[in-house]
Amino acid sequence: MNYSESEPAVVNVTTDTDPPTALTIQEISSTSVEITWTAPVATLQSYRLERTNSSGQTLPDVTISPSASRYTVTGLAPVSEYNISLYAVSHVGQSEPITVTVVTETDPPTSVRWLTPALNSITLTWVSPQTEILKYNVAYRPTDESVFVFLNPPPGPQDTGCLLNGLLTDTVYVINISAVSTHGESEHVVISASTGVNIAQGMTAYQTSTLGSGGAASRAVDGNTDPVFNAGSCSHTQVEADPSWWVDLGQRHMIERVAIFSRQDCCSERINPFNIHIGDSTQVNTNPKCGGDHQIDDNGTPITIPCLGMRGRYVGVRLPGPSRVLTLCEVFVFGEPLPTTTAAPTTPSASTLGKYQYYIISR
Ligand SMILES: [Ca+2]
Repeated sequence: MNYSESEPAVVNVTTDTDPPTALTIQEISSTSVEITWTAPVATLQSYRLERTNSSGQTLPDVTISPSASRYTVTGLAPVSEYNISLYAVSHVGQSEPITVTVVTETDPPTSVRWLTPALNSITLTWVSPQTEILKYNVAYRPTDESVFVFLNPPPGPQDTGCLLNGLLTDTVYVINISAVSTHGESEHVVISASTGVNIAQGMTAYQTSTLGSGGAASRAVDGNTDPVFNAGSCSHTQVEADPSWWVDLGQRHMIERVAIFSRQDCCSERINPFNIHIGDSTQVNTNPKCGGDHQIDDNGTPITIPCLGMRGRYVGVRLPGPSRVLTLCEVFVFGEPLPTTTAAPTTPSASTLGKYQYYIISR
């Protein structure tokens, strides 16, 4: 017998796209979740991401690049549960999803502001979070101290502001505010505010050069401490040797202290080291130095430098050395005007002659 093989019966099979694996939550905030994952074996065209809340409402799909392995899922509501599903998409079609469930955090208060300063207190206002909260935690410290004091009793759910009382005068404070709900504490909002009178604010300021695209010297005395350069409130010189900035206080002052708010969106190290010069010459670097070389920590906290007893009309900041760039987001100066009269040069000590007496003498 002759045996012969038939034609083969052929079935075309295409395997499905395999899903991504190891979907992991890296960080959760009140409105976003950062996820990472491991790519499937299949050659992908993209990923597709689904966000569904606990009531079954689905937000619009997100398409993610096939080369990504990390993504920040945004547009979420605070203290809400979401299923986040990731699909791999190849030319064959999409994979089964891999899904994680997350609960977003309590949202912090927003638009935290401080009102016109008083001698020994700071008034804050804010806009309430979306989450129903139990209370706010408000903690504060002078920039040159390390221990925070908590406001007690804390502001309650109906409050949209608070008063910090019994503070040191002419002092910059770091203030930390968070909202607390049954789900937990929100991220912290950190602002700086001062008591007393910042005598540099609104005065005429100068610098040795100005960046072509903006960065006027006056931005460092506009009263706005915003540390993000593009917010338009930081000065900026060109790259040069020994760049300097100075403010004209209008008359001689006895200076108590100077607070520097540096840039934080990038390049915060550029200001270190810096010198402060105080005196009556517009040639800043010929005026006496307040202290030596100063450094600002890279943690966004302004630095306060005591200059007690130094006198002058001009307060300057100078960066010693070649190829430096000077950016100042705000400079606060605290001090007392000195009598303009040249007669009877008797000089009471700062401890016995207060701010108001000086004002009376200078009239
Ligand atoms: Ca400013």
